[in-house]
Amino acid sequence: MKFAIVVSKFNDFVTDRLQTGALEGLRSSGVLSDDICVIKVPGAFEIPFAAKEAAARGHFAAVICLGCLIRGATAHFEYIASACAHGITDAAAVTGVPMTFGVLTTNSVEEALERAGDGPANKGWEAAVAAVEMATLQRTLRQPSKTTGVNA
Ligand code: INI
Repeated sequence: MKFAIVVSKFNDFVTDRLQTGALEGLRSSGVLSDDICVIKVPGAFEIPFAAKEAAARGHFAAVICLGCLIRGATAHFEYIASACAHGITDAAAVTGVPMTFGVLTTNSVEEALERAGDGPANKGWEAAVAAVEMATLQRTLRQPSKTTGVNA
């Protein structure tokens, strides 16, 4: 299975760390580097467009979305966060390709960095592992013999 990671460059001192976490999460799940495509976009607002375009190509089992919004004095944060979350949800629904949400929405730089540290607590790692799980789930559900029982 191949995976796309869409990463926003805005606040790249955080999103670079999310990307590292996502790559480690994918590798820990057995995904090879050759099966990972990293796609950079300017900001979180642009993530849904790139995620949808990548998914529409039909090559990827799932798309991992990474970004970082840090709350400021204006409502800009709320608009971008809402557009990003809804846009990713729509993109997954329209394309039928699972997408996971590793977009931080925090009150401070400190909070953002706490969620972008080393290991499984990194939200990029979490989004990557969730993407593998959802891609596997989709593949299982598409097998006619797997429509009963518990998938666990
Ligand atoms: N984009 C982010 O990813 N994080 C932010 O915190 C942010 N703030 O604060 O403005 C941000 N803005 C840029 C936005 O995502 C778009 O790239 C820009 O509006 C161009 O469409």
